[in-house]
Amino acid sequence: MDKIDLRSDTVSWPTPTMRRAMADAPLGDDVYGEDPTVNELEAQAAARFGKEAGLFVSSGTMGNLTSILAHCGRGDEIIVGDKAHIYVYEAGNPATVGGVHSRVVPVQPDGTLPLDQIEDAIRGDNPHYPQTRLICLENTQGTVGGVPLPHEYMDAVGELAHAHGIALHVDGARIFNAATATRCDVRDLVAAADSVSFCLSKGLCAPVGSVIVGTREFIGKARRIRKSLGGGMRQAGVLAAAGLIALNEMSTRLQEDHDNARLLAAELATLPGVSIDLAHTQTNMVFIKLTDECPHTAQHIADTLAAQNILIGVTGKRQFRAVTHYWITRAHVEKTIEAFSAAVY
Ligand code: TLP
Repeated sequence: MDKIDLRSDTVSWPTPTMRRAMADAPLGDDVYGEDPTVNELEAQAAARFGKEAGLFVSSGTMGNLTSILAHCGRGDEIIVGDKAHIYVYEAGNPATVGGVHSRVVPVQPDGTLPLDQIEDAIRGDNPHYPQTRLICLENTQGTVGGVPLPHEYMDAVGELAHAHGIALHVDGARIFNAATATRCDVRDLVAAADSVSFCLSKGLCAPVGSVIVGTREFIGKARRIRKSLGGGMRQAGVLAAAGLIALNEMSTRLQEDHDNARLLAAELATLPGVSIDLAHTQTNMVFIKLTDECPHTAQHIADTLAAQNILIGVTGKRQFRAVTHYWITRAHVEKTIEAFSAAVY
């Protein structure tokens, strides 16, 4: 990559190995179920997550929406975090596309939704109410710093959901970051989930795509919904070929990104005028706040860095998000620390 781009891990490019695999991928028409590379990706993803079947979709947003529509009908309700990507950043699609209502529970600084508040949010049998069908968790939880949720918590939410006859969906856009940070096999981490959507094109570097996994019956429904949303792709094996490398190779190297994020956070936290919650810097995201001591706005500092080919996400007047990924090396982090230190004064 030609810039030090810390705005997101979505900006990561495919690796040279991916580009070669994409060029050589065996192909077919995936709407006919005939693309061997897509079929391979879906089968390997299902096996890796300990679920019966998988479905390749175009994005994390489509993975979540397809899953929600497969679990819920019009007038049903999901329970979702007030800072969840599904609730904040997916254009209100459960409501606009599916007629599905969202009931929000506040996301805590550790990324969890309190169990008692989830339970209180589950509707009773009363014709005034929509019917609760699904609980959605996000792991890692992006908006509070990319915090990983441990499997004990995921299990507890799964148990609660199932005791009430409702399902658990996990927006696992960065589930491999969570698995790496909690030192838990991804299969165990999502054992309680009825469906998981995970992204191939964030820290795992594939250019496009996510996979949803669940039971064979759920994926059968999801396949029809994906088609209705216009997400049936044809020779999608060119993308799935990169996805297989993402799943098998890139998912095992994320500690390096976490170490780089940690270094960035620890060094920037020592600067006067900067405040970082190091306890919640556990994966590949660093949330940086400017205190009153800093005379500049976040935008001013971001512009100063951009002039040096360093891009960082401005998330408020006095705050930033920096995200590490495969294309951010330790030397890039050191250069960023140096440039940021000079820019805050
Ligand atoms: N997140 C993007 C932005 O949309 C905010 C980012 O830069 O972090 N779930 C989670 C937890 C996500 O963070 C994202 C993307 C998605 C779903 C959606 O994935 P895409 O962009 O593939 O639709």
